Amino acid sequence: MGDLLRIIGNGKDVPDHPVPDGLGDKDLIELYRWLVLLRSFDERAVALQRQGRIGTYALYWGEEATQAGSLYALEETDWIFPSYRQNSIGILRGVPPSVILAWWRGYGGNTGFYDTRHFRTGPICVPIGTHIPHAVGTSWAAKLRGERTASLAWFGEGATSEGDFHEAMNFASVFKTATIFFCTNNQWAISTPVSQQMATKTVAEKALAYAMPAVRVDGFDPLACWKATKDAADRGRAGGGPTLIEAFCYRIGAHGTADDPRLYRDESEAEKWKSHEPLGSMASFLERLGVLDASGAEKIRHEAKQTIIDAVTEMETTPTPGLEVIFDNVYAKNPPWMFAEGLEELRSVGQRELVKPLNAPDTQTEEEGA
Ligand SMILES: Cc1ncc(C[n+]2csc(CCOP(=O)(O)OP(=O)(O)O)c2C)c(N)n1
Repeated sequence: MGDLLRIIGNGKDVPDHPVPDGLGDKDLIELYRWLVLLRSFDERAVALQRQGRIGTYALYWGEEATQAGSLYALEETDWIFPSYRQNSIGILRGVPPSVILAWWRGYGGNTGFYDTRHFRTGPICVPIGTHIPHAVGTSWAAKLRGERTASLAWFGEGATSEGDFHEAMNFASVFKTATIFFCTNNQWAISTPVSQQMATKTVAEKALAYAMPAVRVDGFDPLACWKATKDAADRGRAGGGPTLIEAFCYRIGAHGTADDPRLYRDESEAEKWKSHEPLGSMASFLERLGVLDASGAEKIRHEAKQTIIDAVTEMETTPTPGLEVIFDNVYAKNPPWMFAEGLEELRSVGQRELVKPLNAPDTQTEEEGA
């Protein structure tokens, strides 16, 4: 990991570097709070899935620095595009955590999902890489309108094998858009290791083919992620074009709650990477700086936990939405005729059959189910 940009040391043989210009003590504490909020959400979501209270879940344990660090470097007017791995990033922009939990539960309440335009946060993207051209599109639109806004898309190293990635890189470099391609290289794409994903040694070197600057950072270091993103966003907004950031880390947890990594990798390897996780190292760093002590950190953790506990209550008391929710919010006005027809057909099937609450007793008889 020698060539990686890193700010935070380990308090022993790896030295700390100065806090980058632009970050004061208050920012450092706020960034820690963001990391803790993401972690609290993630841990609670896994527990909820295990209890059958949400359907499935893509965890990001250990990757919080790649999310909070880079987001903290952006302005509120910049667009962000998460994949399923950054599913809860919107909560750092004011999306209620209950809305994200409800999405994982299979419905978004009576108002549908969050307003992507209001939060400048794209929808959670499950198809690999399809949101990367969207980030280029919004930054290109901003450029055409003369707005100084950047767009950032997060994706994994597996996504760099997709056409969408290359098409987006090409458009961004040709049109010099303020796009930040933020690749979290966690070395695994479900069961495919990075060595089978690509013949290049790094993701960053792929930028060469697009005449685009690239930087490699320690993906466990929130301040390194912040610095790389801040430089990229500033340059992009000033007309300097896009940047590829490779945040090198390791997927410490499973790919998702339906995955068992013991089937395809040696879990002692994951165990070794655990000590790199960003919350512990950021808390120790802040303590070394004299910015936050143990009781201050504990207070932040307690508050974050409470926020998520409240969100779970809110999610579980959210009424089951009506069938219209499937069609609402797709068109601003004048939906096509087949929407009305589809809704009518759905109504004839019946809401009860279609939207069963999770954990509802299965009323189907054996004969009906066969
Ligand atoms: C277009 C498409 N192909 C395949 C899949 C199935 N799939 C889901 S996650 C995943 C691995 C992606 O790995 P990576 O891009 O490295 O991201 P990570 O999951 O590590 O964050 C695949 C192949 C998908 N969701 N979309």
